[in-house]
Amino acid sequence: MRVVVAEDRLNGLIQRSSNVVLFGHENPDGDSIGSCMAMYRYLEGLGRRAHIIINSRLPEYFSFLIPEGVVSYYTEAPEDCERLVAGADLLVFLDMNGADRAGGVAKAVEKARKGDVKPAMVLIDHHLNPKAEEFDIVISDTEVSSACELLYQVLLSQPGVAGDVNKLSLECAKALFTGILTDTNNFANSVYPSTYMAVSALQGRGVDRDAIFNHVFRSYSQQRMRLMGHMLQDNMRCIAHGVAYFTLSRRTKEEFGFVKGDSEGFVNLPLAIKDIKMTAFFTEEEDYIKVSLRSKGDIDVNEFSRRYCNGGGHRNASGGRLYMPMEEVPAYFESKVNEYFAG
Ligand SMILES: [Mn+2]
Repeated sequence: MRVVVAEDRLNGLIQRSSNVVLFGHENPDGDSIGSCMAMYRYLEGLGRRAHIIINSRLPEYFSFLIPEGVVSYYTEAPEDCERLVAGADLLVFLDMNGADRAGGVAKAVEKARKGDVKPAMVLIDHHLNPKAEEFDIVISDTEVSSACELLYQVLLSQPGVAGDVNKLSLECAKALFTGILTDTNNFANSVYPSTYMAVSALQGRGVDRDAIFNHVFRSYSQQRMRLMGHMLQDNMRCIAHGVAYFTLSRRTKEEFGFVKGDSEGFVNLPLAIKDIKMTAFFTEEEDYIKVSLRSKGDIDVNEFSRRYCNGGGHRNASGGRLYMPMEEVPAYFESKVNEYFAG
């Protein structure tokens, strides 16, 4: 579904702005940083000053996209982030359906919106249920692979670009390509005809596909590979209804010298088994259990997450949070799976 409000005002807003802040979502991924960096590069080309705020640091293998000093992490420098928001006249939210998904900085956004000089709010996203009422401009489409694919279309429609991909800088094209590559898991899911059109044009622009693939999918540590082996061999449980799941405890994290990003993509692995149609990955964080859900075909893990895991997302990929000890997660999850597939 496509929801568009006042898209034609975007260029005017950008031209009039002097301090733009771009926001990526919590637990940032390749699409989140890709869309932020692509927008940053586009604005840079127009001579606009922009800054990116992301709640917490990304896995190290995305650093090839991010120059020094461009991204501020809220968990590391909350005051700096709040100052940036207070001084901004244009706030752009990418790859999330509402400002609250930006994490801790969302409070500062709310405050700025209640102040005398209200910054304009723009949403560019591909998740279900956009909170359109929060924004002055809404560009939301759920029938695209990624925020980066949508942003590619948006940028191409801007007056200075006018459909010519060569008007985008190579750095901008690389960032867009990265988000599409990662959100589709190397073109395994959520791929539309428009997705191939976009990556084809971006590769034609000069994006080195192999170099980005190597950065994103072939830069892992040895401990990640060993953790993957352990999770598949000793942890994965296959239960009724074609469901498989993993639980990653803090103890196992310590044992394998876990660093952020080490379990990226693990949730997809059981979907390679013929009869598995839905997977879940539970990670024990400081004060909650992080939930990742994936599915094949008609099984709606967005609905599952909204009902049982305090979250949401897309039909075949969603996330959420549970507030219970890890020991209770298997029984809780298995009973909810039974309930879900019974109804
Ligand atoms: Mn995305």
